[in-house]
Amino acid sequence: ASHPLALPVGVTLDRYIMHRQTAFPYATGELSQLLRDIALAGKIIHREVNRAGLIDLTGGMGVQNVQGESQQKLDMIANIRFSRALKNGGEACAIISEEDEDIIFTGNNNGKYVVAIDPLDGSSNIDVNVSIGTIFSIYRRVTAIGTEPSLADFLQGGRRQVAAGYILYGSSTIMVYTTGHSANGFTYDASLGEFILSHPDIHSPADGQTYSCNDGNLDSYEAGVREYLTICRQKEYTARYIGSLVADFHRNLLKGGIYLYPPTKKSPTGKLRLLYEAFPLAFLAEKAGCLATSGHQAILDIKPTSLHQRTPLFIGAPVMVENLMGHLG
Ligand code: AHM
Ligand code: MG
Repeated sequence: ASHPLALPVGVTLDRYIMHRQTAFPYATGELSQLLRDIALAGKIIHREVNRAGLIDLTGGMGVQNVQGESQQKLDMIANIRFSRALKNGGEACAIISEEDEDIIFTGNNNGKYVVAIDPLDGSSNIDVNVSIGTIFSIYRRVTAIGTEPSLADFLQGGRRQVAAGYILYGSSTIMVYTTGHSANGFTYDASLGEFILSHPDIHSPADGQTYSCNDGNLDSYEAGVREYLTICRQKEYTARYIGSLVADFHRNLLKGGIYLYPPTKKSPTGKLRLLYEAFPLAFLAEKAGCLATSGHQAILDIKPTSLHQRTPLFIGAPVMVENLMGHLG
């Protein structure tokens, strides 16, 4: 059924956010502003990503940007840009990032939200012109407004997220996010400088024929995972693995598929990070009709204990995830 709040494809993200804000009586202007700040950071990172190959060149030519960033790796640049956009925006009181060991205090103790980010995920793809992404997760703080935020604000659990999403820098740049109702995608039109609603109310296929994992790790996967992958081959499913979680997730979300990062010898508790990789994608996945599990429990039910904790991740079409789980001990 078409949603009473539905807006036609082609509206801008700003317009969409404004519309949602008036449609939901409890939606706060602050969250809207925070989402706009994230979209702005996404535009800035889009720009950096698209001139990535020139960064060393401009450095070599002695062209220094004001922040002296020309010698820095793109993921560090993205981290700086993102943190700065959130600090300047004023709605986030604290940030955690894959690139920083500890909580980053923005200085805005009156901000109502905290944000967990992976500013540029897919590190092995950054220097080689392959799709990469930004992942974000937003909580309303539990500490009192006006005080210093703390670890507790970030360890509330995945079901307490108020918004989550990603920005994929691929053949085009797209931002997909949810505020807990529907999942929507906005493709970036660089000539306008606007994200445009292109994928309204995403419903992922219940089943799929694509599986995504690092086949080189196969020998160290547990028996149940190997069994499931054998079945995928017997059924002549398609193997697709970019090695950028956002890109693999996005493809599977639209086309139907499963992404697997099981525990391995090298990463016995899984490789991916709970707070800024698994939680936000799991939150989005559930809104789009997908499932996300660690193999033992729903990702969103995992109790977080530390900022950079890792988890195994199996995420995608519900029929595929359930079939896989039938093989896990
Ligand atoms: P990163 O945070 O260092 O970029 O690692 C996360 C990435 C994911 O984007 C991707 O799905 C996975 O690591 C690929 O890992 P591997 O190269 O081990 O297959
Ligand atoms: Mg990462």
